[in-house]
Amino acid sequence: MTPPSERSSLASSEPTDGACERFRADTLEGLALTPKRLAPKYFYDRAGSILFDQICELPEYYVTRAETAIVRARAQEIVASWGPRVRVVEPGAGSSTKTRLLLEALGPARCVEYVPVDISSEHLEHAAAQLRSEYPWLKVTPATADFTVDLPMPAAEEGVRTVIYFPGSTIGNFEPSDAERLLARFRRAAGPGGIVVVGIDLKKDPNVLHAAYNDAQGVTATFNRNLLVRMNRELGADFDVDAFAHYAFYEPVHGRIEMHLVSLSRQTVSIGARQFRFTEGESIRTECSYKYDLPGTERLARTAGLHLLDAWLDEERRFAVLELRPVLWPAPRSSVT
Ligand code: AVJ
Repeated sequence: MTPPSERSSLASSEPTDGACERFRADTLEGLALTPKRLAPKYFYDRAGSILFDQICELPEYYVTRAETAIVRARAQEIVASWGPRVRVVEPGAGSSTKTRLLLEALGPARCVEYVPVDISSEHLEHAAAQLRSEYPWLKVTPATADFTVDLPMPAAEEGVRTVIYFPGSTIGNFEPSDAERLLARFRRAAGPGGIVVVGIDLKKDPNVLHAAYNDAQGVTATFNRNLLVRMNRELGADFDVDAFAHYAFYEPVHGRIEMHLVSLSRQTVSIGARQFRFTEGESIRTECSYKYDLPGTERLARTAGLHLLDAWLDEERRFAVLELRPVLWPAPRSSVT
């Protein structure tokens, strides 16, 4: 069995026509802005997903290892308060190691349904088929949706608790105000008795953060530049990929990693009839990856109508798995069956 992919929750497979048109429209819009920017969800074409899997294996990129270690060590504890009948909903096609660990911890007795949600139905069906074959007891009900816009969730059956699981620090890719809206959407989708479980990367020594996005092998640089390769292939752009430098740094005022592609010369790039001029040194911002401290996660949760019930951290306090519940349902841990 091949190891499960650690692809991002925003991953997409080869685009359908609609997805391609969205990519084109977003790209043309983002490159017309000053400063220029692109959305990080577009990193994850086939090549980008493979590169991201490689990033997860890099010695400098602690994020995935730290989160997986937490879930591996604490899975029983994490699911202990979820009750006797649980529906697990995962925005992003999921099927990661972490998801498997939680589904196994729940087991056939408690896990009544797993609902992966993704914008790409092809990617979803693949993930669903894989899980069904590994866990024949598991009822897998994929749902196609862009969870950044809408997360339609049929009300759970009587006595079944909905747990929205959002691992991978994908939440870090959202501006804090968008992250708040996203968490509020998760709260509504989970319902008043529901639970939201989020994996979030923590603030730490900026040199550690810097290294994680500037690996010695240059895989992150290739991942970043692959966005140019993708625009050339899918949009007919004529980017000279080598004329852009990968540049990533931690910006401590906003508490975020910024990734850029910086033009190494004055140049003009065409996408169809549109032309985009770059001065020497001009950048395209391709990603923000926000880092939080625990009080910050608590504030974020509160503004979304959730409260922090529990947080599991790795030994080095690099990463946190948070259990959030609606504020209108402040059941103390001890009273939960
Ligand atoms: C998938 C958003 C969690 O921000 O660390 C890894 C993506 N970008 N290296 C992150 C990423 C560059 C990753 N997330």
